[in-house]
Amino acid sequence: MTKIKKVFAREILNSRGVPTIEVFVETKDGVFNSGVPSGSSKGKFEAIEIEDGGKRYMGKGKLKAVKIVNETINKILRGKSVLDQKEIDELLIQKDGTQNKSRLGGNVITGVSIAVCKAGAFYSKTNLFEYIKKLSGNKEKLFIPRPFFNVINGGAHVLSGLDFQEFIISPKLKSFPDNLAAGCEIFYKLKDVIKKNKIFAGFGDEGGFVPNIKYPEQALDLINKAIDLTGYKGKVDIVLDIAASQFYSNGKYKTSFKVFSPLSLKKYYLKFISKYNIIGLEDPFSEDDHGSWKEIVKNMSNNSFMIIGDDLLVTNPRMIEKAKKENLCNSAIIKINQVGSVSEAIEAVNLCKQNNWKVIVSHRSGETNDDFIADFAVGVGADFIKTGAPNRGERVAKYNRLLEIEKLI
Ligand code: 2PG
Ligand code: MG
Repeated sequence: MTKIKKVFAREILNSRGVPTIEVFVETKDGVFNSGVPSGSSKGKFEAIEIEDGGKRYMGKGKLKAVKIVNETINKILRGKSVLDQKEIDELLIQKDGTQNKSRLGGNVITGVSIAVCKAGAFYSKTNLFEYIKKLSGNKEKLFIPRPFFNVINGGAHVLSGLDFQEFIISPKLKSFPDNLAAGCEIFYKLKDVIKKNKIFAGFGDEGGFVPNIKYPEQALDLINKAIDLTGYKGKVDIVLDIAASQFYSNGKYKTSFKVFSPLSLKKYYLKFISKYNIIGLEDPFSEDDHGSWKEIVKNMSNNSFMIIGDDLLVTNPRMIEKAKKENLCNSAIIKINQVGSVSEAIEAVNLCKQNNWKVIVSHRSGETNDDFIADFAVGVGADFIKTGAPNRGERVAKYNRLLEIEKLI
């Protein structure tokens, strides 16, 4: 029987020690769960996370969200078939009735939608990634997306240091196991390089090193040194997530080393893109500074360079359509909890593909051990998956699931 008997939730901690929810969907044959992630450098138009407010956990408790699942969602979904993913997601969207999911909560909808999807895969007697492939209408042969390892952390994910948020390496060897090994070897070597330079400050939220440095070029030099020493020169690309909305105010980009006008920031990027082996910039400008996005896309008219929208698009199909029309970017980050449901995230991916954009399925900086995004990335046919450094259990869980999937496809 594929019918939902009960939906319930509990409060758990995410990788930052902040409460989130774990949602359970119960049928006659079992219980299917989902741990909900949470961002810290969020886009303005992301689905809202329902939080308790007040003193407990400094306002970040999730007991209200648990109550919404246990009472409202349980009532809405009891008796529905877990195989009706689209209908269930549409029902949740309709019952929420807001633009930003603020009534039922983006965190509630994400948890429920993913748990339903896992249950649907169980009853379809297929692997989760195959079930998602079917849901998304993906007709291509399955493959493991290339990993994005965020090996040096900055911005909102650290206490001090760099303004740019993520310094990412992406090996381009023949197979996923080879790429994983290369990413790990470079990561170990980076530790030696940082140690030798006596600049270690700690780890960031996504498991990358936080060296005590100020300039992005210093981070890129450290990474290139580690790549050289491990013998992977020419076999690894670099991508940066600038997360520029975080240091944008009054028309200026204020970093700890310089105040940039939009034009001077663009010039700065263009210089180091050619110096280092950079193949993409994520959120190079603020989500409000559309003019600068347009300009940089024009400059990088060689279409293989990725100008990646994250805060700019928030996985929202309407915003992806708008960005395409205005030519603001040519690649997209996909995070299910930015928009809410699995079905909306699938719609977003399919729109990106129609646009001929590159698709990068991504974790959040606050994660749980749930590895759903590994199956999601494979099933929808994403080009890349970004899920942190090969360090910290909640990041490694996704890479380990990809190793498992690699044996099954
Ligand atoms: C990002 C993400 C994930 P957060 O900006 O791409 O790396 O960070 O989850 O804090 O929004
Ligand atoms: Mg980002």
